[in-house]
Amino acid sequence: MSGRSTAVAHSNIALIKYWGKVDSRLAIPATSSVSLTLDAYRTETTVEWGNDRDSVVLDGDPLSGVPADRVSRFLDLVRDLSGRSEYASVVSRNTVPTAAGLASSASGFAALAAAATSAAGLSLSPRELSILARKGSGSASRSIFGGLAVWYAGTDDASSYAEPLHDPGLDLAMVVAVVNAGTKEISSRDAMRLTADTSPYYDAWVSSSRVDFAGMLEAVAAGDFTRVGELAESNAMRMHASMLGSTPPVSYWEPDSVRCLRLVRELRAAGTECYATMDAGPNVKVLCRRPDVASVSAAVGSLGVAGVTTSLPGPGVRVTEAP
Ligand code: 2P0
Repeated sequence: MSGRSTAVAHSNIALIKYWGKVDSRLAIPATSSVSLTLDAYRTETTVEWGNDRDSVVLDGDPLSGVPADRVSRFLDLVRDLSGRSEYASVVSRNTVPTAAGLASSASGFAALAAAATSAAGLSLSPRELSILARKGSGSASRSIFGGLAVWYAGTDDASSYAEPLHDPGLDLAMVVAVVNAGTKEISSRDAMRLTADTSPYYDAWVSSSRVDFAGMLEAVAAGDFTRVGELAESNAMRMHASMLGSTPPVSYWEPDSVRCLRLVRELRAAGTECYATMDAGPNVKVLCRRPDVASVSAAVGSLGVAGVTTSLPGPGVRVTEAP
């Protein structure tokens, strides 16, 4: 029985990071996280069941090896849920530079979860979809939802899911300094495992991030942009500090990353409130208020980095073509 669906999902950038799992198989994270889904970066994925094998084409190129296996293992979950046994063809297009710390796996597995289940005739609730997407890539659990999202770490499969976080009018925007859109040297999955296994700062990261998470929920509820920004920046720096303590050390930073971080401090000192965050890559994302996007973007552009993208909050996942 064939079935074909297309879904679109947007990437998200964590304001309180996810870095480390307590259960790798189920992707149960050590800590809860908070993110902002962006309109600028999206993945569109079409899944069609009834193939003679699982096949994956990303941006026109057939995938093989580990990335293709990862998609196949994810499709196994959908086969289990739907009772189907046939294989699927997956065709995906990214406007996210893949694997450059711009959260392509988040939008990718969120779109795949929605398209594959829809094409299989399943009708999952947003929470069920978040739980499924999580098992493809942790951060994908948050890309099911638009705007601000919170991913509760939970303790088992059913309790580890994301949901929307009410935005009381923070008027958020993000300027992304693309320092290097190339593929990273170590995947976030491997890097977070290395950090958890070898960094003496990992336990401190987990305990401090839990405090940051609680503070972020309060700051968002209070509509306190300053507190949201301060917490986001310090949480990101602490995550990177925990990576630096790994053996061997993990650092995604490049010289232009440091120049961007310095610029953000200078902009703040000059009266433009903005805050920096960084993920598993050298790119710097600058959180600001919507009216400041143009001036922050111009300032970042003046550094001569590889690219500058501005983004407003984006929507949650949606199915655009169903059987
Ligand atoms: C985050 N990152 O919260 C953190 C901050 C990167 C740095 O989630 O192993 O690709 O597939 O669950 O989701 C990237 O990790 O890792 C990530 P897996 P994922 O956005």
